[in-house]
Amino acid sequence: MNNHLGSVEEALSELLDDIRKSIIEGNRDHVELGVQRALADGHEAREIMFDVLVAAMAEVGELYENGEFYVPEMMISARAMKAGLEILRPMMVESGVKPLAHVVLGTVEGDLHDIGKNLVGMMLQGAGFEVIDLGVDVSSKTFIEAIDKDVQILGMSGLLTTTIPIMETVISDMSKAGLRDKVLVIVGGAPVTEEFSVSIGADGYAADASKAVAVARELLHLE
Ligand code: B1M
Repeated sequence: MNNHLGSVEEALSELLDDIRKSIIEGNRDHVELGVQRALADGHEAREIMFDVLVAAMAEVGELYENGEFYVPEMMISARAMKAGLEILRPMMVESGVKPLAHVVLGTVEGDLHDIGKNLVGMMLQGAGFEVIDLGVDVSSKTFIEAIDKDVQILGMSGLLTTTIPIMETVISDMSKAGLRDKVLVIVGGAPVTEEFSVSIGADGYAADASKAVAVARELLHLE
């Protein structure tokens, strides 16, 4: 597939590498079984999460950016990763592993498109962020109400040229609520551009789900 995979394979046990491959191949059942076997084998949830699930999704992101994967493959991999994540999540919470940051995410009011937003959410989760997904058709009020003391990023997705101006309303309402300098704003969606994001005062723009992870990490100085 691509040449750096060889070194990753060497670094992981056969069992963990099977999970990694199953994520890339989008084989959800194998991921579930693999994670359960790895836990039974004594691997820690944190190790499986970061060394395997997150690393595999980073590879998926690279494959997408290199044009080797398209949106459907990325979604299938993301779903497979999510199956593993759901098994590990309670153990991660129990063992006190802190997420990188809390992200409130939603598609703006009037817009029912959610495929891209879901993909962004899955990639952020895969990268270790806690995602509070508000769904679609999210009003400014709902976005604002979802911001609690732990939230560091608000992500808005928009697919309709008629509704993306609402992103500016949300940012303005955040300022009125005294939240703007506490929470970073990332926007995206097919009609959203870098220029648009700057014009509405967002902190970051990402053209696709894997860039959304990179932008979130960059804004939080995690790179
Ligand atoms: Co709609 N639709 N649709 N649609 N739809 C578009 C967007 C459209 C471009 C089609 C067209 O006319 N060519 C057009 C919008 C035109 C415009 O505004 N300029 C359109 C229209 C007009 C409509 C309706 C108004 C049609 C009607 O009823 N007359 C209606 C609106 C309903 C509403 O929302 N109120 C409508 C309805 C629908 C369906 C329900 C049938 C379905 C949505 C199903 C669903 O989402 N559950 C649908 C679909 C599937 C599309 C197209 C075909 C595909 C969208 C998609 O999922 N792309 C779309 C045409 C197109 O885009 N070529 C179209 C795949 C997805 C992975 O990409 O969402 O761009 P995308 O997300 C990317 C990036 O943009 C980015 O990362 C993602 C992954 O790489 N990204 C972010 C997204 N959000 C991000 C957030 C970030 C960062 C990055 O940070 C927070």
